[in-house]
Amino acid sequence: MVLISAQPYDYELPVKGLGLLIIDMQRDFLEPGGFGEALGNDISYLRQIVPTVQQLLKTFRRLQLPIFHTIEGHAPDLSDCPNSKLQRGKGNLKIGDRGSMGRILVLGEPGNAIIPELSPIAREFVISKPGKGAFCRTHLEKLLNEQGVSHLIITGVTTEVCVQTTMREANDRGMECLLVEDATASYFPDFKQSTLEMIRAQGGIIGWTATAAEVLEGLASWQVKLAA
Ligand code: C5J
Repeated sequence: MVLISAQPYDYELPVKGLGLLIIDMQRDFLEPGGFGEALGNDISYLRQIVPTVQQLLKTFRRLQLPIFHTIEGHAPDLSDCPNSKLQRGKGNLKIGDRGSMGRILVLGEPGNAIIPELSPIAREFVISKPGKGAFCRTHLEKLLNEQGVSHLIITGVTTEVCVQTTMREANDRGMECLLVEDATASYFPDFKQSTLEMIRAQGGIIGWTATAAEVLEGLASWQVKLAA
């Protein structure tokens, strides 16, 4: 048995069925001129996790494990954007408006892309989603089942919005989820901290949390064990 040292207790790595989920590491949330900044947020908190997510991505690529990237975005005619979402927020730019990186939160626009440091490569899955949760109106569940994924290592932004919503949705679908503490970020550090606590409260009611170093250490032992 290979374990990741985690909270609220160790996370058992499966022999098969492990995948990496990277949520919404998009220019729209991390770069100036995007949706996040238009809402008045300080984007610097989000940039801090980029090297850590890169390290995990590199390791999952080396181990040839399935990798799933999500993108929050809408069709150019905004037909998949509920009016409630369109009207919400009192930012200087709304969804669909033209900003310095193209139209805000619209699929295919430069600002909607995943940041270059984490660009998906061939054989990685990219799921675009109109909502905060990655299971809402997407084929993610089918994809995970087809790939035989039962255990998800989760990273990305923002912790209390798209990350937490997705982790709850995955948990309800029977996935064993671990959120990487230093590979997720919020515009509000207190919200991030509270989310981590909520997830692992009550004996891991939504799942586990661990640092990237703990995850990488677990994966190194896992690789040795599989090779033996
Ligand atoms: C938000 C997200 N915060 N990816 N999206 O609107 O968390």
